[in-house]
Amino acid sequence: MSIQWFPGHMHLTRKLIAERIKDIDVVIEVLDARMPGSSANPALTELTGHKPTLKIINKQDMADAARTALWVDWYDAQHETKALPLDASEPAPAKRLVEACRKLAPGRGGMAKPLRVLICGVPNVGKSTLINSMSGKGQAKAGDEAGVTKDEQRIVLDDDFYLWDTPGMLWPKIIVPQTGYNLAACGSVGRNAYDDELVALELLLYLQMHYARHLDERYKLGLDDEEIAALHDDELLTLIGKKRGAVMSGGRVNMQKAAELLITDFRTQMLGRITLEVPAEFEQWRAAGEAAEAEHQAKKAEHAKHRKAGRKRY
Ligand SMILES: Nc1nc2c(ncn2[C@@H]2O[C@H](COP(=O)(O)OP(=O)(O)OP(=O)(O)O)[C@@H](O)[C@H]2O)c(=O)[nH]1
Ligand SMILES: [Mg+2]
Repeated sequence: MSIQWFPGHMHLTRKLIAERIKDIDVVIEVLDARMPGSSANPALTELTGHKPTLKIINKQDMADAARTALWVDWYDAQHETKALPLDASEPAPAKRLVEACRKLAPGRGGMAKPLRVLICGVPNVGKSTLINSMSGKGQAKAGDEAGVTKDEQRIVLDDDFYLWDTPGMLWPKIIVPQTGYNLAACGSVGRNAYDDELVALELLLYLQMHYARHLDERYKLGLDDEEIAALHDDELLTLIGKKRGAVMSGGRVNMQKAAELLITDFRTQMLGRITLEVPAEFEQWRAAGEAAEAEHQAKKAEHAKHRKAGRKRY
């Protein structure tokens, strides 16, 4: 079972966006460059897909640059999608988005027909930060946890340019387990919806294979890539716990503490620039997730048929 987080306020956000979208000219979907596939919300695509959309691959400063380039190509190759990498905390590139939005809706502009732009995305990807950089004002509340924005907010950027900030939204059922883990590792899932140790071990498994040097540098493991890859993830987390002083009386490693340390190191870039997925593997994960979900639904339908037939007999 993958990590799930779709609390009541996300139901409300979904309704709110479904209503608002009727009066929107351009959509900006903000993605996280550390997980540009997993942070793309299929429920948002369903709601907003019929409007001109810019995908912003945000937090590029935290991600692996070569991998960001792969994702930009991947999105650009898709029908009518344009993806732009960004660091939303920098005002100049964010301000250039204003022009990009105007180009996407050439029929809008002027006081009578202001351009109306909706910013959406999963929690904690930088939507409010982007709005503040685009507007040059700190009107939208931003912060480093999932769920900072609680309600829709309209920001007037210019007499003829309105921006709507929306609360972060996930989708009702995450069928790709890796997506759940990556969303949790990057801080897009509420603290109580996942187990730190499980998320840390999944993160470690990926880092062992793709970023062994980063682990060695941060934790001074003194091991080569093959040695790091060969360690059991549990063993490696124990080793990290020891190196970082997450030790209880009696010398045993506090695995919960070690897990928290690893996740914090990842989120605060102490491990360097990392991207947790590339397009080809993300497509594989998605195909496997869809196949497992189809099988699950078929079994459920079969079950229901038998139950119904059973009820008829008695
Ligand atoms: N390094 C880096 N940090 C960023 C970037 N954009 C946003 N952040 C940080 O990410 C955190 C979340 O930013 P917010 O703007 O609150 O994110 P949000 O998408 O509005 O979040 P919710 O309202 O909770 O859904 C904050 O600590 C920001 O400072 C970026 O491009 N690079
Ligand atoms: Mg916000």
